[in-house]
Amino acid sequence: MTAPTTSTTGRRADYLDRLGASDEEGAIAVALAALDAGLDVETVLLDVVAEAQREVGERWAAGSWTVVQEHIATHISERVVSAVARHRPADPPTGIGRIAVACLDGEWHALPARLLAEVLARHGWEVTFLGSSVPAAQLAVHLHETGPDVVAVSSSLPSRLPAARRMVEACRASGIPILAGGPAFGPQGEWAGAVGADGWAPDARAAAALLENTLPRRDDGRVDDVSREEQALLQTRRPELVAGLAARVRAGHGTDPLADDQLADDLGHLVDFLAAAVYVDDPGLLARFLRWVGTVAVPGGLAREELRAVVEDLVERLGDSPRTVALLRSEPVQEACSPAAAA
Ligand code: B12
Repeated sequence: MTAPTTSTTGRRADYLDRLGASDEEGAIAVALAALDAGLDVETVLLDVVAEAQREVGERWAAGSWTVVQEHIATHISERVVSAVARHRPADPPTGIGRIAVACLDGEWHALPARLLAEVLARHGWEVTFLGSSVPAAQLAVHLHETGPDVVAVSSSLPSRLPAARRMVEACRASGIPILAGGPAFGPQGEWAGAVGADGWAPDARAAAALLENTLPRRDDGRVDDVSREEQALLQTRRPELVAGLAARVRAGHGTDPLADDQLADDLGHLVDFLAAAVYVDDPGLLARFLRWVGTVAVPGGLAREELRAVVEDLVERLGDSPRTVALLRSEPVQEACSPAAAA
């Protein structure tokens, strides 16, 4: 039985208060009280914990919470997921199938995958949770040894999409279908198809529903040789591009080591997102990232007013990569650099 939304909203507010107060016991108490009041595990995990985590992200991006507050909150949420699982263990698997849940290589957002794993276990799946940042080669070994029926890959960052392709290839070699999910694959899952995943679902509930039927085999994605080559070139040139862009963007601004580190970090992400956009040949991917940069309030980070100069500089430096240059010059990317661009 699921309690009315108002009560879920109230519990989420209480839960966020406990996260904000670094109160692990209090957060666990809110979650367990919700279960005892009749909310099911899925509702507590997805409508309280996951939604609260999204709000944590908003507060970090708006500068109202520090990265340390975010880390504490996330650690507490991980403990809450364990406490909920202990308080209401899943029934034994029903025989529907075995699924491996893994994050893409380089992807440290493990909590979304963990939530998915807990929800699928409650839908009768026998779940193996492989955790964050799983290299494709290691996944291939695991698949060879254990042969699950499905692999679920999770990623929050579109910049990890080239790693998704390697994961898809590892699964293809074992003949195991791959289900993709998490914000990395685009708001409507458009980049899941581009890298050749067999299915995509927007959230854990939808994933459980989709997996009740066999995943239809998709085609092999649309990444061609040009995309592959230009993406690889960008990754090779990443250090040189970041250094060159940083020198130009902040020329004459004096030196502040913390701001310099943050700028280099942001420029590195920008090159990674550009490479991913080239990989799936979609300027919208880079445009979304640029609009997001313009809204994040991290001290010393790349500012919205600096985006156009950075993009123009990249056009100059990357003249030997025609697809990359066309993408940088595209309307969505140019628009996203405008001072008025909204996230
Ligand atoms: C906690 C957190 C971290 C932690 C993660 C620790 C952990 N153990 O998970 C740490 C500190 C490592 C981290 C690091 C970073 N983070 Co972070 N992080 C978050 C935060 C606040 C919460 C993540 C979370 O738990 N979300 C809740 C889950 C449940 O939501 P969800 O992803 O939508 O998951 C659901 C569905 O997507 C789906 N799903 C998920 N996986 C799968 C898989 C399959 C197969 C299916 C079908 C479905 C599915 O089911 C889930 C449940 O319904 C988010 C904010 C946010 N909006 O999520 C930022 C966020 C994702 N992070 C962000 C950023 C920028 C970063 C960093 C780049 C910061 C930096 N400068 O270093 C790094 C990147 C690290 C890396 N390489 O991975 C940005 C990404 C923005 C963007 N442009 O893409 C976000 C959105 C914050 C923000 N508001 O801007 N982060």
